[in-house]
Amino acid sequence: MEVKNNKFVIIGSGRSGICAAKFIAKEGGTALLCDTKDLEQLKSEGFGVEETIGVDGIITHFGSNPDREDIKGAYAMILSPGAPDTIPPCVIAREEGVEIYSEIEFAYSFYKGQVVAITGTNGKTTTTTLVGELFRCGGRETYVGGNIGDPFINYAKDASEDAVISLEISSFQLSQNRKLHPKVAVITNITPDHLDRHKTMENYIAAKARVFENMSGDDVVILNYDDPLTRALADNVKCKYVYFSLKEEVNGAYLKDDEIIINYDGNKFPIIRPSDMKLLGKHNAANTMCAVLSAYICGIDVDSIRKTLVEFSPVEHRMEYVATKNGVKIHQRFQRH
Ligand code: UMA
Repeated sequence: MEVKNNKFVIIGSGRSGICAAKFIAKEGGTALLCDTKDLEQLKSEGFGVEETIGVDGIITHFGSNPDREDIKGAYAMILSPGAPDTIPPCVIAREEGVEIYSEIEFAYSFYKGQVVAITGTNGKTTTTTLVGELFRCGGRETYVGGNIGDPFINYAKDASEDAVISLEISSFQLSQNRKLHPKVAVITNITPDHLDRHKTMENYIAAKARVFENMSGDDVVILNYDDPLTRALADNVKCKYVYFSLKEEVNGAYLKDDEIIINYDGNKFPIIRPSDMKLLGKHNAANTMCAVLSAYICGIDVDSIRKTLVEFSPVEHRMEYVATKNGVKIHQRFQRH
């Protein structure tokens, strides 16, 4: 993707749109940053829209959708996850031959490292955070981002070839999937959610399954054996897949006699007792299995994994970066699990 001297239309001026616009301006392109909300409404969201005003390379268009003249001739359109691709600007973009990218796909076009992608209805945030800790403490250059609240574009270009990103990715973000190619993908579970946007459960499941559509060979998909909808996705996987289970002794990881057992590629060994961790509850044992498998598959040392698991604090006790106001970083307690 060539940013310098090219014009991008960004739909949505929330976290994704603002960060994409700043990146484009920094790289010498022009961002037309749009939102149907007006500036005052956007300011009250607290995502730092003020920092885009009057910046070289960023033109703002707030209070209405961009029209055909704004979109025509643009190099690409970047769609925020909250905006469906059926809205009028997207219809115009397709008519005018302007390619539509999600912020994730836009970011991925600059990224050279590995991706561990985490999706599913529940447990994404804890799993994504724990995956990040396991890699970081295991000595890898690590980034954590995506739906968790810190857009991928903030890290994509700086990361080296040795980097890994623990990327929480929602069904909205996956709807615009093109080239995203995770090394490991986790689907925690699938229960009805966001059906106002996806309309049917089939569409929602299909959006989730797009996380592995480009995976092949030795890439690994990690699926929830205990959830029939997720388990059944194995039929569509073109690379390796393993399961995690709280009930059955599956290939992958499982819980037996209060111990998490790794059972991968002919190696079977206990990794930790959930009662030795600060993460409590069966759902967190499941999240832990997903995270441990991701790290182990990518070669993180087992002793380092064990040490990190014992020290890891639950996500709800952590502070989350929200925005930068007047140069000061603002954090709040994590609300999501
Ligand atoms: N907008 C338009 N036109 C439209 C629709 C929306 O202009 O037709 C504008 C809205 O007025 C709004 C802006 O788009 O100002 C917001 O865009 P957005 O909803 O995509 O929000 P972002 O702040 O960019 O946050 C998004 C994710 N939001 C959603 O998916 C709804 C964030 O996930 C994510 O953290 C962030 O990108 C960084 O990747 C939030 C979320 O609730 C936490 N996700 C859902 C979930 O987890 O269940 C999917």
